[in-house]
Amino acid sequence: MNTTLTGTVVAAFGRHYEVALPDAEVPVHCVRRGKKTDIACGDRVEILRTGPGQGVIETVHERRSLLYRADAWREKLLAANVDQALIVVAPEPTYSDELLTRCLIAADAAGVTPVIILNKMDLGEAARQALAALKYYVDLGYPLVSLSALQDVSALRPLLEGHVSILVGQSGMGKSTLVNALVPDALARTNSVSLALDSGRHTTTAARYYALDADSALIDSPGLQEFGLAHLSPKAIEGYFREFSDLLGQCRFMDCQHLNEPDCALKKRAHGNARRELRLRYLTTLQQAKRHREHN
Ligand SMILES: Nc1nc2c(ncn2[C@@H]2O[C@H](COP(=O)(O)OP(=O)(O)OP(=O)(O)O)[C@@H](O)[C@H]2O)c(=O)[nH]1
Ligand SMILES: [Mg+2]
Ligand SMILES: [Zn+2]
Repeated sequence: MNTTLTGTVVAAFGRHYEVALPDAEVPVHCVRRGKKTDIACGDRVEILRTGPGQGVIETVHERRSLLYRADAWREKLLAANVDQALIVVAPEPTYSDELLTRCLIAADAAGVTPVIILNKMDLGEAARQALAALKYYVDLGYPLVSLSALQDVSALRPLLEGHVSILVGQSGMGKSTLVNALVPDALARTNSVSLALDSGRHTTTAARYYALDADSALIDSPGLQEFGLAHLSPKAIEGYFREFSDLLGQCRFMDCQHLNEPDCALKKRAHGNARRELRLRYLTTLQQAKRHREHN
């Protein structure tokens, strides 16, 4: 009689998965039974071994959280069971403030604690300017850690303890460099298991889970252009803009789009404050995109 084994999905490539089992050195290469592609990095699964180093995923455990990534066509699963999102930005290449906003919303909406990481603090004046610009988010209550992955990552270590954290953000911000600094054998682990799947470039192509200790783990993820927010309604989106969230329902019109309507509570609050006006533009852009989708 075959009994299933419980493991953690450490990488997902299409319908192929690597599953780490307790007490096993190397992950097991698995496929999903049937045609489903409903599994994400970080999922807890039951597998049956089918041969040396091989197995089949039979069932997926219930998730504590689920994050999506989006490309031009559709949303895909990014990671499951994380409780902290480390959103990495850097002065060079210039980070997108709008994408940062979307990452913060995606985390808040998924019940995942967002933390902003400003990396590449070794870059002088540009880094100081980025830090000053990010103060807006600190004032909204988002935690911020600034550091240089090339110099000293010790500020991050206490934050990782007891959490499953995921590094997210644009390409080139330094997510993988942070992983390599924080996980001693990360490079070795990545190379040993995904050499055949690696295109040889530096850029990360799939999320990967690194266990740090019994109750902490760190997930590296590919650079994002978009964060999956398709599951949120336009009204729900409003609730995640912390500087406007208390104004829900206070515009003159119930269906106010906060664009040109008279007596718009959000426009009134943003008026004369460049950063708030910018954030309101992100909000209305997101809502318009959602309405457009709902009508098509
Ligand atoms: N100056 C400086 N450069 C850094 C720092 N951290 C990373 N870099 C550089 O930034 C570049 C991109 O780093 P990666 O770690 O590959 O970036 P990533 O976020 O993983 O990118 P993707 O995998 O494409 O999403 C590399 O050339 C790193 O050496 C830092 O703290 N300071
Ligand atoms: Mg990377
Ligand atoms: Zn309004």
